[in-house]
Amino acid sequence: MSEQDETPTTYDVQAVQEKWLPVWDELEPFRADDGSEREKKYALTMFPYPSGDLHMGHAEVTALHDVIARYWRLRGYEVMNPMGWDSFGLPAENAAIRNDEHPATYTYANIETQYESFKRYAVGFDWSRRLHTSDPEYYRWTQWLFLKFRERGLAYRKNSPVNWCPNDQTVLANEQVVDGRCERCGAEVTKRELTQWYFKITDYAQRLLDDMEPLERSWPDRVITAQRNWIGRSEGAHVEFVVEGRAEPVTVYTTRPDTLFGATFMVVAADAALASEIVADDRRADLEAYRDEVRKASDIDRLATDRPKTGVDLGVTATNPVTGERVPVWASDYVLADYGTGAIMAVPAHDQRDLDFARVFDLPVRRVVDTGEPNPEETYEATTGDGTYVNSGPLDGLTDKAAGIRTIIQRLEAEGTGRGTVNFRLRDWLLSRQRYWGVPIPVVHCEKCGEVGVPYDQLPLELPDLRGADLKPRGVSPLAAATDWVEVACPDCGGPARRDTDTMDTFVDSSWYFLRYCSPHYTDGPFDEELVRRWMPADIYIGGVEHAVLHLLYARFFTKVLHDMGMVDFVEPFAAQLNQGFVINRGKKMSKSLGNGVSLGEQLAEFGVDAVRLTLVFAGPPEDDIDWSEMSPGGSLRFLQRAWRLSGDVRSPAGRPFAVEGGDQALRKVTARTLHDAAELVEAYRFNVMVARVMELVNATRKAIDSGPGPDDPAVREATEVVAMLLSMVAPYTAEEMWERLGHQPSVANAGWPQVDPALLVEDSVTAVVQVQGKVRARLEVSPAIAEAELEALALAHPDVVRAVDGREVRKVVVRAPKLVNVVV
Ligand code: ANZ
Ligand code: ZN
Repeated sequence: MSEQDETPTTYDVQAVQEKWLPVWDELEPFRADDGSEREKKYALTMFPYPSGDLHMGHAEVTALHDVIARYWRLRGYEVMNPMGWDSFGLPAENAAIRNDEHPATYTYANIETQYESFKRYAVGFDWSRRLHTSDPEYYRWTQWLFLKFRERGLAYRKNSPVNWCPNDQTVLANEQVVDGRCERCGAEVTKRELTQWYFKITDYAQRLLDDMEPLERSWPDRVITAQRNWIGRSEGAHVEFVVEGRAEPVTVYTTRPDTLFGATFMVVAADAALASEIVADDRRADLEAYRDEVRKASDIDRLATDRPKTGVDLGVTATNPVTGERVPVWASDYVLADYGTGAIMAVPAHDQRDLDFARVFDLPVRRVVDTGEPNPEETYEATTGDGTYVNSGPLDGLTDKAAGIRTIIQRLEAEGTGRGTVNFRLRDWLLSRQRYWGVPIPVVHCEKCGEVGVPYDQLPLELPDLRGADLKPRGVSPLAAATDWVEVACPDCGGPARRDTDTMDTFVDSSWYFLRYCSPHYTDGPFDEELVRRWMPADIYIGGVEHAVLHLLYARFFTKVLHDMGMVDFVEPFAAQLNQGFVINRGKKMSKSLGNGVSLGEQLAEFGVDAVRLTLVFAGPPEDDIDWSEMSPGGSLRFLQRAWRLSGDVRSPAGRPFAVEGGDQALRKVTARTLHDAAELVEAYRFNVMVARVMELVNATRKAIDSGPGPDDPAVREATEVVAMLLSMVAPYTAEEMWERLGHQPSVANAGWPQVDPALLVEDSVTAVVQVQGKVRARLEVSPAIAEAELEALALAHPDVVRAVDGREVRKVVVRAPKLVNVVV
């Protein structure tokens, strides 16, 4: 025997990593079999942007995700666990401009780096399904979907004021504006009047709400709530006011039609076309000046209640349809152009913003609901609660708000001046971007034919290379400069036409990638419908809560449209969801300016992959933030070494894994209980507790070797095999090495999950003594883990105890589970 063949006694982390990587590459244990007879599980985790190498956040989410994916595999499911890259988009483009290279060069270099890192990090991905959204073979189908949506009237162009980032020089979706600032660069967002492409997601607003009901148990509450709020359904009425000098009445949206008798003026959004349509000639200049001011403010500012109200009297009146009263019409920025109808009836007594406005411009206030609070006409405190209707004609004396709303709506509908309606806060999804690194919009603009879709057989419409061109944002897409590319013959009439030069928002790319994974190389459509039926919906989707609104809403919308197209047979793409917390350092988010960033690469070099993964999984519940400064990857490594040492100490011969007869019963019981609980813990996402239980099993096994039945006992082998199997979900290198040292073939990922012998789960019982007035009256055989309430109930029901109490009132029961119950009468 050569020296090398001797069992090593120290655990060389880096050597073990080097050893197993090529073996796994060869074995591909995570390749999902489309034709397998087994029940499927689809484990999905949000795919990354290729900006730089992987960081601690990636390490955390994939470590958590891998526990579930590997668990399912061990439990005998056919698991699909794919990974790819969301590789178009602004971050890559901006970085490329900064570094003066082509976005493609930057993007694909980073993808390769991240790919290597993911592999070294030993996440159980099926790499045969790898995809990049910036590959023509992928975005061909993004374009195909766009054209299909357009055919269904779900992709259209319109001119409207849009969010504009002056720094990135591009439009932004509402979702990308956070507190009035660009989500990407933080610049203050302004408004611009532009013709842009939209997806008609508003057609699906109600279904996006309704279909969430079954998800309420399996999605995090905060995500459900965020989706609901974003969709923002409200019930109310459209009420028509006849405005002088305009044939068509002006419709307002209100959630309180029952307060119509208190509508003392009307306000239209200053930036809506309606304002300039109805303004009196002598007020037009004022309105124009005011609008210039308004354009600079964000929606958030505009809706803020604590902001001084501003506005312009439009010099016309409108007629209140129920009172016949003529009320003044104003324009103001606190009414938004793109919400409701862009015009409101102001009820200052019962809406604080209207009241503030009335106070500034000295407009009348009329209370129509008496809530018992001081009169808002005097206090300038709007009352919004329920009460008795006053000054409201037929409603007077009524106290039921729902009835009040119903009565007014009925009257409006009878008189043809309004109707009950549902309103959504959700806007259509603005998808065009004036940037280079994205999917070209497959539309041609022809002088004669107008908008013409690029024929399907000409897809993909490839992004022109533009190598060496200046990609700096300047308000028009850099594609506009590629004359050769832009100027084309119209596909319909052959006449001169120009390509659309905008590219798509990257959220379009990520709205269907999870479907593409099911058949990533399919060439007859975006996906093979049969394989999508096999794998979808995803059984778990793990990712950051920052995507609670944008990405999830869009992916759900795409799925519903595909359902309507008959391409998928489900309406929700993600059956369950888990959001991980952030990895922070010293109490703060990691950032360059704070200098508290932690390099994943350095941690891996120092402690190895397994110790870092174990630390992240063991840190706490997955949803909680992890403060790396409070973690001990060194401690994790020491634990892994302890576990690894067990595998070298086992002395009983290797047989079939987990096939143990006899042996030390005490240790076998601990092993069985650990196995049993581990399954429940993983399924409840309590991975950290699962790890704690493995640690206990390692300790118990060590004790059995050193001071118990000894290393020859088969129970020691069984326990160590179970440790290796359970550890494979968290620390795959250590587990694989242990598995081999235990005499088994790689990979431990295929070890399977042993059946637990129920006899081993029966716990030893203990004797509980029941005393009444200090005298022992009964003894009970109970589980050592019995709950106090259960023990108390058992004790009080015992016939000897009932006899001793003898109908007297029980004053106090002291329970010391599992050993003692003391009854005081
Ligand atoms: C009269 C009224 C009386 C209102 C009252 C409220 C209380 P939600 O629930 O968010 O849908 N509103 C309508 N369109 C608006 C717009 N474009 N910009 C700003 N505010 C607008 O809110 C609907 C209420 O917000 C509507 O009901 C309207 O004011 C206002 F005691 O009408 B209400
Ligand atoms: Zn044409």
